[in-house]
Amino acid sequence: MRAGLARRHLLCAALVAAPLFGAGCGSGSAPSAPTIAAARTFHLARFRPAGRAHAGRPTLISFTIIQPSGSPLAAYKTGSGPHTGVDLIIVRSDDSSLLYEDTDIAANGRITQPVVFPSPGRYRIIIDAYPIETSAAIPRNFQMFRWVTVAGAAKLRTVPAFNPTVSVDGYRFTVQGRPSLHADQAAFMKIGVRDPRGRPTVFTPWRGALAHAIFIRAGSLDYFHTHVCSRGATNCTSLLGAAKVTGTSTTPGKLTVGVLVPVPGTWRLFLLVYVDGHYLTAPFTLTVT
Ligand SMILES: [Cu+2]
Repeated sequence: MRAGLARRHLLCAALVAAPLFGAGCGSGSAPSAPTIAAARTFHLARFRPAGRAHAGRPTLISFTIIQPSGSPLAAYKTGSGPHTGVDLIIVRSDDSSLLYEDTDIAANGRITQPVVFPSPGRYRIIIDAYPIETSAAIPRNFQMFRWVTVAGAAKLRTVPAFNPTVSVDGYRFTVQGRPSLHADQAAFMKIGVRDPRGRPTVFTPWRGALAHAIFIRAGSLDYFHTHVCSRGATNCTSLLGAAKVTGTSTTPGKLTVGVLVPVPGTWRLFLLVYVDGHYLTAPFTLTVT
């Protein structure tokens, strides 16, 4: 949200500098007001695709993150934990489907990833960056956003009500009890996972975690992301202001998923695991007060 605001300020600064009066940045359009330079922030350069994408075939997403200094950001965290590099979280406007993609980062800071959009519609691209904190101006992580439209008629879906059991490719995910969730407060959901033969599932570590819990708010598409890690894993905790949360799993078939989101509303939890050679995404609907 902050990045979007910053972009609008940049656009407004450009309009003020150009000989276009009354173009409408807020209420003031008098040409006598002094021009105020836009705040220097992180921004995206040369984001691609520039036009529409097509469902069912690879689309190359690429961009460079430019630092407040004006130079490309090229140093990102690496390591065995989940909070490294640059992640892409790609969600359809109706909060119905989600892709979670890693990226390649070139030495010059150019970031690329081929992505297959599943169906037509508008998709919000959430760029979640984990830079190396080389100075006080570099945050632990931050997000930037873009929209990509996938050609064709989108069949938008309404968000379903909470259902404690979700089946994905024969695997059953079951939430224990009805979670009581509040904005800005860490909570835990116990979720059992059984394979198609009813046995407790063994989770394979994938991208530094046993499970990735991605929360997307219906309507605004606000975003938060937590992880369930193996015992003793490092860099697993997710922070939101002063609150923090770390998911755990000590027994096959059982996940204790950390929930932490910034605002109330209807949220979708996309729970991603890697089991028996299958990537599974289980969606749940949550109410946060
Ligand atoms: Cu993750």
